[in-house]
Amino acid sequence: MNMNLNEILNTAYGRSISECSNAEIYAALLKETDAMASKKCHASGKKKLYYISAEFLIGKLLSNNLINLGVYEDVRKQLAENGKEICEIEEIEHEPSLGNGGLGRLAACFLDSIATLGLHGDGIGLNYHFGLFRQVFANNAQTTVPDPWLDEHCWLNRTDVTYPVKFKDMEATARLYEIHVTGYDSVTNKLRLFDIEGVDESIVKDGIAFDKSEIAKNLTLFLYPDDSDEAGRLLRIYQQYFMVSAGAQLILDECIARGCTLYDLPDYAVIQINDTHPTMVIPELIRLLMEREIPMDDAISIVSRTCAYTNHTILAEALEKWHIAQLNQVVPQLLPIIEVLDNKIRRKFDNPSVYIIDRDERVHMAHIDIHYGFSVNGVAYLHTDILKNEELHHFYKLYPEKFNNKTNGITFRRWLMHCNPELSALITELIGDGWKKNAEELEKLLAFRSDKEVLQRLLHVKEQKKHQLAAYLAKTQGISLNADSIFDIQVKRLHEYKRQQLNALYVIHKYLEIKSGKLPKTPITVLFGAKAAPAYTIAQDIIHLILCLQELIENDPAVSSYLHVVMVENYNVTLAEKLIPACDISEQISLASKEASGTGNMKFMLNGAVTLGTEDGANVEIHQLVGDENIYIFGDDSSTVVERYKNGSYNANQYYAENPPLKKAVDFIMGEALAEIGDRVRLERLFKELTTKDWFMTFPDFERYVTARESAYADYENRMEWAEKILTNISKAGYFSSDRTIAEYNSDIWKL
Ligand code: 26V
Repeated sequence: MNMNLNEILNTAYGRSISECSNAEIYAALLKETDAMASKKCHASGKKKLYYISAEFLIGKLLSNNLINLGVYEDVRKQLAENGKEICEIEEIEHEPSLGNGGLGRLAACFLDSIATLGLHGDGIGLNYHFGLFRQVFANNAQTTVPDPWLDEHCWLNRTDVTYPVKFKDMEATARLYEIHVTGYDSVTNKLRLFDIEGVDESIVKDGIAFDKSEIAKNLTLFLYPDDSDEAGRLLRIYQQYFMVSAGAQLILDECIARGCTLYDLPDYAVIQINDTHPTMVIPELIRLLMEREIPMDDAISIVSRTCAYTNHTILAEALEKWHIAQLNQVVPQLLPIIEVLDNKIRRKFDNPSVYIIDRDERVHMAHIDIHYGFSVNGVAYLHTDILKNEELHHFYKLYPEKFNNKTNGITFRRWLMHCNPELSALITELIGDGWKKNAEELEKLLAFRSDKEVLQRLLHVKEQKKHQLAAYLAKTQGISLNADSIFDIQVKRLHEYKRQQLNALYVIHKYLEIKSGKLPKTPITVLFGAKAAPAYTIAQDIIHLILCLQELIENDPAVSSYLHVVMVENYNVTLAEKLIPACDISEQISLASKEASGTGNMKFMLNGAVTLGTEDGANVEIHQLVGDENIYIFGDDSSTVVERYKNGSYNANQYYAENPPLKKAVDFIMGEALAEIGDRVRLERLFKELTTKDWFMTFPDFERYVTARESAYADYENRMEWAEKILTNISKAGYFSSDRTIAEYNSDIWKL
């Protein structure tokens, strides 16, 4: 297919490429690309997958769609010939922040792979007007403002389809909006997002605050509205039910249109429930089937054979439980159904830990999924293992056949072809372009392991990407980076279990070493990017610590030319696309057993960064693939950690007292240097948290972390050996293509 840009712009504006503004070009390109996507063949077939998720972190779509439709190079050239840069056109697009982190980005990668494999499947979610939030730093702290993305020119198409959704005290109309999902050289599917008609953006005041009780005006304003008060928690139930009720009605309508009699629903639909946010789809579908005269037991059986559940975390506090009283206030129609579902379990099994409703009258959403879905999967080998043998062991004993692993993956279209065209071109020159459709072909690169010229060129690409990142951050955030330094990067949601605080302790340790005259051979740039939930105090304190360290070090001439700490503002998909290709060392340092998988780890590896990490999540699989020589693994393993939690033997203070370098770094948080810059209350709270609790066990791993990090920095000095590590990491990344993950979902669960 071809696109004649001059002709398109002439028709739209009566002007040529060089005479149009970037915004005009963007608007015309969007329209043309979207039309092209909609004209592509749509996947079809009797059975259809519905991937239902509260989050879809899709990122900007222009380049992605141009690549998948096969016209990117052509468009880029036409623009360049007329003095325009495609990356500047991309800047016009607003990134929708319809997700929080890995779970939402995974859903987006999956949609790309589902379409690429030509599978019949759509996403179902909500159209949040302001997304999660936009992060702005002020006084070395995170503040939050709305992140609007819907404007005149966007990828969202309004449809005429609406469904009524009834709550206890009101009825809402759900309108369906759609975004085309282009597969790479393949079919087009859809992301279907529901919204209410009456959203009132003007009720948001003071950052992201708004009246949480005005459901008819606020329902789809934000993803994960603050739930630190009861109104916020009820609002989340409103959102979840709105999504699943509209989604369930859509699914039934479509299946009936394809010839389904409802009794044969499992032959027409499979619903993949992404974590527990969409769990109410199970009782809601049962309710809708009963409304259509299907007896309850039949309805339960039909739905149980249609729904499958993915678990994305073992953190107890992240496993959703709604109180019966809360559900009764919002969706009383579901309660009788949930009670029947619970009663059936109580009659069958004599074990309260598998009941749906606990003795405090809380409904365990994951338990509904496990009992009344036909598949339960974890997202990395270790994670699934822990689900089976620890967290969900009682359920595993009841239904061993339901449990399965689907190690996560990422789409190489966005995370290599789009974000790193230089590396893509080099790979293609070396091994041809079969890897774009068959990622395992990247292994062919191993043949060049001792080819000095190839290794040199790999280093050159990395250097280019570091310079590009430096230029981008200078332009957009006023940050200046030394592109000749080591780029050591940790970007992900801020959470204690991910242990950005451990990284910060290393930074302090390094700072003190440099102060005492022990200088690094190559300067080091430590980059952080992370949003923290507004109500998560300790996470805010950690951001504060990092920003204070950034200021302190920047203003210390004895240190600043050796060590630079940078926390980028408003980390999102767009920034990830710039940061990841520029990375030398990928920080994946969660407490072993806590990170279900991680997907950033895969993106870094694919772009030739070397992992510094714990044996956690998919790091375990990365380690197995690349071998000891090409990764830096440190710290306690998951069984040690699980054991330590079980016997309650961990005493942070003891480690602190007995490990002088650690004590020095931790004490620095309370010292004069930071007190002059920072907020004493925040710093003291963080100090206390660490020295008295350290719930995510940073102290036991500290010394081994320092050693591993130092050995990575030392190895970096031997450029040829380092380039070999880069090459091996890229070669072995094929396993982490989401095409592989989706093919497994399809053959084991969906059977489309
Ligand atoms: C949610 C919450 C909410 C309450 C406060 C604490 C907390 C902590 C974690 C979460 C995460 C919910 C699920 C999630 O996003 N999991 C991520 O899913 C990714 C895709 O499977 C996976 O790569 C990440 O390891 C996992 O954390």
